[in-house]
Amino acid sequence: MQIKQLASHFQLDGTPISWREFGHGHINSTIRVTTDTGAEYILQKINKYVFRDPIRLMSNVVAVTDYIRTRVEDPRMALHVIMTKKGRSYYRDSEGEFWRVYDFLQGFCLDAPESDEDFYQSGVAFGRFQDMLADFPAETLYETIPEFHNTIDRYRQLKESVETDPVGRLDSVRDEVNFVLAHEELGGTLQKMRISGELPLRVTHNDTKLNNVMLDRKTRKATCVLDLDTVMPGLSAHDFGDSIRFGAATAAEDEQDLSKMSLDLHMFEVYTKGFLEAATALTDKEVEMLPMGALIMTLEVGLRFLKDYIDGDLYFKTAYPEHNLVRARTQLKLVADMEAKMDDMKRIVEKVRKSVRGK
Ligand code: GN1
Ligand code: MG
Repeated sequence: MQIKQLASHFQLDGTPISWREFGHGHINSTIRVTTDTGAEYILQKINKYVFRDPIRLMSNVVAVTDYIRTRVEDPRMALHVIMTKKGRSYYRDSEGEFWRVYDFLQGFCLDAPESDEDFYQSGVAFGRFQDMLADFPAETLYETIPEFHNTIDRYRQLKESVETDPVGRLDSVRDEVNFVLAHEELGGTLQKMRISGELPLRVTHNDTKLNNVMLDRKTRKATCVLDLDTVMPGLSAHDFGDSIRFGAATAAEDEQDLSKMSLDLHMFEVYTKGFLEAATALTDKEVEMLPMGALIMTLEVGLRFLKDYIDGDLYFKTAYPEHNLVRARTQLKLVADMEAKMDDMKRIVEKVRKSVRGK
């Protein structure tokens, strides 16, 4: 599909003169487009394998971004969906693919924090995101991926793949599968607390990787969070946990040398501080469960990489044949380290809670 032709369906300022691939997302294809007036946009193809109903997904994104926009002074603090000339939030091409356009926000994203302050800023950004949506009517949001962070259901799905072993990879991943299965009870902890009502449902982002936070070029402060495809009702511990999994790890998500992967407790504390300062509405129980959120999100993402490897790499974009397996191993190594450091995480959360909330 021609970029120029695609872009012509949207209400852009000018005509595209250049474009290139952008970012490191594992799901959607993202292109940065510049027009002859100097305007810049993000054009994205929505992954239909992952998101089964792009139209309802886009209505979520529009509802949430419109809502946030009325609550911030600086327009850069909310993503802005560019409508098509027909007034829709998406364009469906002749092959049935769905495209959308955002204003390109000036700023940058990081794949790893370059300083404590960078990571602190991402904690503030995701804490603030949750805080801003505290009164948003959660029940109006469509579940873009049903049971997304239902870890109990993730185990069911993994067992299905193990059972069918569709591409014959199971023999090479027995140790990893056993490790994950040995943590099944633990993995269901938060989901059970959600069902019992011990933990409240909130509007959460659900994909809180550091590279989904936009930082201002001059001040390096967080402006807004990106990638709103999975904004749904969820648990605060999951949002906190996914940030820790990605940003407080000592190695990249796909580092091949497992000895490099561990949890950095100092970075854990840095993020906790930013998150708790901004997410003011969390209950004491939610705060208490944040370390468990870190462990369970890491376990869950490790499980998902492992399942996708067993399935033959259907879900996540991969750069080489073993990529998902490498990712799974790295995550499981981090889970083991988090287990060993669970008491330290709890102590830090309690310390930060006291200093932020004064009691
Ligand atoms: C995917 O799209 P991206 O790269 O921000 C995935 C997350 C995983 C993450 C692992 C919709 O996020 O759930 O945690 O990869 N998003 C979806 O890096 O499945
Ligand atoms: Mg992303």
